[in-house]
Amino acid sequence: MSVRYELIAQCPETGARAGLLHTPRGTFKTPIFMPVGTQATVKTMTPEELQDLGAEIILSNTYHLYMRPGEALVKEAGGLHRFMNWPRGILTDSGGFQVFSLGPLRKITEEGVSFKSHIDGSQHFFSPEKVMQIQMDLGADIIMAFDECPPHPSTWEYARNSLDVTLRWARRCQQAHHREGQALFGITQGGMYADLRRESAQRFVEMDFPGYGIGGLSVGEPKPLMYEMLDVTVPELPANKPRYLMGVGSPDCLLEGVARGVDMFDCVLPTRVARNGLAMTSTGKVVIRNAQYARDFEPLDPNCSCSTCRNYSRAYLRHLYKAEEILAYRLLTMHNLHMLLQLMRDMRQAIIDGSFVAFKKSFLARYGQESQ
Ligand code: PRF
Ligand code: ZN
Repeated sequence: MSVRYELIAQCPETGARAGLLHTPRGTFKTPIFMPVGTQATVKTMTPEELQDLGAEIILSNTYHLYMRPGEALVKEAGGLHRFMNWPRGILTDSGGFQVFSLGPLRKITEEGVSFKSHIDGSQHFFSPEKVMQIQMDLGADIIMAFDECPPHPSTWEYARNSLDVTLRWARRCQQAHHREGQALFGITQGGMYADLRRESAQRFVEMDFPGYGIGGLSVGEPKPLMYEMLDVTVPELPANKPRYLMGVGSPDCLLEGVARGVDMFDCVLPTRVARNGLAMTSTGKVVIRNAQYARDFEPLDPNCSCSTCRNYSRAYLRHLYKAEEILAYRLLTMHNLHMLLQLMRDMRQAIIDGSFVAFKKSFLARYGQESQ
């Protein structure tokens, strides 16, 4: 087995668990947050800086790398790790979600999905087999099966058909996948329907993947509905395999996801909002361009130990941001990533110490509940 999950500690009151994910590239502590490096770069950060932040595994995208520079070039470079000089873990998403996000530019059939490039409008086709070939060439440590993520809202019938197609595609992915040391995760779907969520999870478990993605959530539904879907999905998944909630990463969702037994997360949120001048701090969001920070010479987050908070003031960050200086995006990205990575480490420690529930409560009280 290329990936092995080891349970270290469990919260007696919630589903939260601390574990280790053993891979040929090293052992990652779970629960874990994976920064997103869509184009083989976590925007504005060097891989060295990411390592200093304590990132252990990052996510990259099949769709984008296939389009540019092409998986053949990445393979020629010696694979994604060598190409981008990132020695730790990489997970690639299958492209399913990215292609479906193209909307009218794509067409779904049993065979796969045809779509138009967002770059030059050229015509392309992704099948489960094609997506496996691309991900094998990219050479990530964990790759994802090709799935269909139903839009929200979808009818029960649509979600039902989508679930069936996703299962048949997952089987084809398993048959096409052959790369030593690379783990293929399945992705459960089922829309916002509890019965379909359960069935999808059960049928994926029968196929015995080394880990399970939970897809189709955080697609515009209210958060309580997402938590309900997690509540019915996670109990179906085996305790000895990692569970990965795809595309979710706001602090409150990380806490609620971990409380429900999720081990892995990824999200563009910390890096994307940083470039819009938004910092996620222990007391909530800080919009750095606001006039109230013009003469605020305190750190962004006095409770944060990142290099941005140790070395620069809010006033300076605001100035950089208003002047559209690249350093603003870098410093805010560094802080936001540190904040989420530290939150994961703190949650893990709290689970081990038996204080997860108290930790969650006090974090949310300070951070404030976010709206959708
Ligand atoms: N499927 C895949 N990638 C994803 C999702 C999904 O459903 C989501 C949904 N939040 C994010 N990324 N393959
Ligand atoms: Zn900081």
